[in-house]
Amino acid sequence: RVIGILDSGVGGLTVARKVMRQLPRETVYYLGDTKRCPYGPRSEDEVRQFTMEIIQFLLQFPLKAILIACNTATAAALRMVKQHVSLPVLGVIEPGARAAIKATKTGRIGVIGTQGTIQSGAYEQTLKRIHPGLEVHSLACPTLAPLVESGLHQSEMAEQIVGESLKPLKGTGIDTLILGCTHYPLLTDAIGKVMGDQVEIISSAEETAAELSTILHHQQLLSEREHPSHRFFTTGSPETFAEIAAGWFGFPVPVETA
Ligand code: DGN
Repeated sequence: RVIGILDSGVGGLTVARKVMRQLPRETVYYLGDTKRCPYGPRSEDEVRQFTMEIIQFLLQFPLKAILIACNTATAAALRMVKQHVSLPVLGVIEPGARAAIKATKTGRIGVIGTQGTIQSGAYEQTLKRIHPGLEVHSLACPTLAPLVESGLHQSEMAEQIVGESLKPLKGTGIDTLILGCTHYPLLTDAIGKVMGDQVEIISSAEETAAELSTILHHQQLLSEREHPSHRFFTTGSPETFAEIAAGWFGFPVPVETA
């Protein structure tokens, strides 16, 4: 059986990569809804509907777990998906929040994400539920996911746009910054340069993969396969998707149209 991973586009590949590293015997089937990306500016209802549609697509395969590798979809739809699907379902917000709490020394945490994620308040609520004394600075960065989706994340323009977007976080005194959108790890270099060495950058990918590993272990669902054959689907252009995926993984992957 396979692990189904979904995102609005290529962003969830940042999580898929960690899953493939931490669980090298597991088979991953990934769907990026590139055609309808970005999810960030959409209403919660629409994001829920899209998420359910993608999950229906993935459910044609023999799944053992579902990973919603999109913060916007996690914020809008995780609870609903858990009610509808009788498989382990994981999102990326809780693991990201936990990783940030482990990392912070001053208790001042920044969160960047899409409009949908930031407006939902999901990070702030999760962080404060775990640790009520935290100071949280949240910022929506609506231009960043589309920048990655268009394959321009390594361009000079990217650094400029990141610099502009993150300005409001300067002077807040945060020592930890959560990349609350799975597209943003592709911009880590630019974000690191803009924020400086004093700010630790947290992506939820590592922690989410670790949580998945624990769940599979507890439920005795771990695979023994030697050479899993992953599949990647997109609702958009397979060429652009394949190019970004190859750059991120360091090896080419075949991409199919969903
Ligand atoms: N990668 C998605 C997230 O983590 O929120 C959203 C990207 C988008 O749709 N704008």
